[in-house]
Amino acid sequence: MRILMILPALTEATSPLFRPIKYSLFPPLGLATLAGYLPDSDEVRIVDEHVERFAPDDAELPDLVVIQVYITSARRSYELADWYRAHGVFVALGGLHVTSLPDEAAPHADAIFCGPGEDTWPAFLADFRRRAPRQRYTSKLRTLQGLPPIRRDLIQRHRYLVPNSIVVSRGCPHHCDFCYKDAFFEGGKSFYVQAVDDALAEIERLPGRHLYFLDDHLFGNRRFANALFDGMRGMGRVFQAASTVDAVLAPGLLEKAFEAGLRSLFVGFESVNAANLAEQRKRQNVGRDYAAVVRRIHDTGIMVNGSFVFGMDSDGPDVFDRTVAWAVERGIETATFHIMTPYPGTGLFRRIEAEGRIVHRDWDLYDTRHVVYRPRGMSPQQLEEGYWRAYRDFYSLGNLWRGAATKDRLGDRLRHLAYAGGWKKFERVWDALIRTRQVLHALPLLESALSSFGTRRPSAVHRAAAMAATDSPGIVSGAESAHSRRKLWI
Ligand code: B12
Ligand code: SF4
Repeated sequence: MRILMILPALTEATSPLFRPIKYSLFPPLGLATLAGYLPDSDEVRIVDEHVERFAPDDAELPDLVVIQVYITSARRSYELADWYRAHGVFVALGGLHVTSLPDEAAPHADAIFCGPGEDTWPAFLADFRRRAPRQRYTSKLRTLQGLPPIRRDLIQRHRYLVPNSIVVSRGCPHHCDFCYKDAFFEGGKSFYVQAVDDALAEIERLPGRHLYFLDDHLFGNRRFANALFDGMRGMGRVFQAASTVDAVLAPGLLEKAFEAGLRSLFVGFESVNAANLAEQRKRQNVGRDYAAVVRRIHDTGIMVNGSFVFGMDSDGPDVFDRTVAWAVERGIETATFHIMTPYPGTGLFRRIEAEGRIVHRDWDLYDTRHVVYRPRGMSPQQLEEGYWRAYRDFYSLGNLWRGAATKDRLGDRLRHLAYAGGWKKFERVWDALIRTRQVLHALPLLESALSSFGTRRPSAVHRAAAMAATDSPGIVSGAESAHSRRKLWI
């Protein structure tokens, strides 16, 4: 059987203004995971429109087309699906957006899939081979036990800066209002982990040193995380991952992660307005001292990638400057900013829709860079302008320098400048590397920036751990608060 798997890109991927480095970071892991279920006798190709141009070709029609649909790529996904169906090819659609809006996706597909694919996809393959596929498959059985190896051989490694992306869990133990998670995992477990030995075996299979864990919350199951980090110690890896502020403050785990090779941690600092956290059901962050969180991560020898969302109901026009100032003063190395975006299926969407504040459903623009709802504390224009200004200001030379100056040691300051500046100040260089397909050659630079960051200062680490153990409450003021979704992965 000939199978074509496509990860379509959002509209702007073909535009000259497309920001390629962000989209050339990670390969299509979900599709490579599904490809693992196919026998060697099948002919499989994975196309990732984020890194390659693709036009369907009626001279090369496959037997089955599989498309992974995100909200921003929904329009393009349906366009491709319609084309293949018009040419008589069976089309299977799945992924986050299909799960949120199955009735929207169904007219473009022969079969749709809701939720993770580890149970439904093999069931469908069996049905398809005996020519009796159903129109809709909904995931119920949630496990990562006994997965076939991911077909990384189908990934064009040289096109990605971070070919070694990996997930060893699915979902998250928390329930934030804006997050995709509860809708995607509805009807079954919404947080589960791989067997530690399987995760370690997958890590062993990955060439080179650098890894990026795409798990929503790598520290979410402490017993698993402890065992994983124990197993990774001595492997010589450097890695990046995401966690929440409460897990960062827990004594011991962060240190173990450092010993295992963690050098940059994504932490969602959602908002500098404490009132926003309660509104978004971000309970695990309420009352936490975020300055202490940043200090603790830095003292452990790990860089911080802070994520912030603008436009929540308690935000006024001052939120942009306050957020940037907060992040710069704490020496956060990289920051990602987002305009609040209500994704269909989330509690946030339901609330904003019930309040009559959704202004359109052009999914192309649900990309966290456009305002798609009526904000309360400012105009949509102020929100968009403030968002872009926050990026400009945070990565301005003056603020890069100010952020670096918060570090005690010269080495740490230089690294801050090199790492933070590298992403935003060299966009032309990234562009050239990507267009000439040399982007993987920049990986050693990333590895050395990460692996040389910080040296643990045990006294500071222990001080922070002791302080965290007392769980100092309520230091979050109107000007300081916490965690978020991830979009830019540096
Ligand atoms: C890595 C990543 C990216 C990467 C690369 C994506 C890629 N290569 O797959 C990059 C940086 C490009 C990216 C960009 C964006 N992303 Co992103 N990204 C992720 C992230 C962190 C991990 C995805 C992943 O690899 N998961 C692990 C694999 C194993 O799971 P999976 O991909 O979901 O695949 C499984 C199932 O979905 C299912 N499945 C998927 N397709 C199909 C098809 C069939 C037929 C079947 C049977 C099953 C099936 O089976 C797979 C195995 O279980 C997710 C968060 C998350 N936890 O999912 C956000 C996430 C998907 N991104 C999101 C967003 C919003 C964006 C951006 C708009 C951000 C922005 N501001 O620019 C852009 C737009 C991208 C686009 N194409 O339109 C949202 C999507 C919301 C939504 N409702 O669609 C998420 C959920 C983050 C969030 N919490 O809000 N992203
Ligand atoms: S936003 Fe982060 S912490 Fe909250 S549910 Fe989603 S993944 Fe978990």
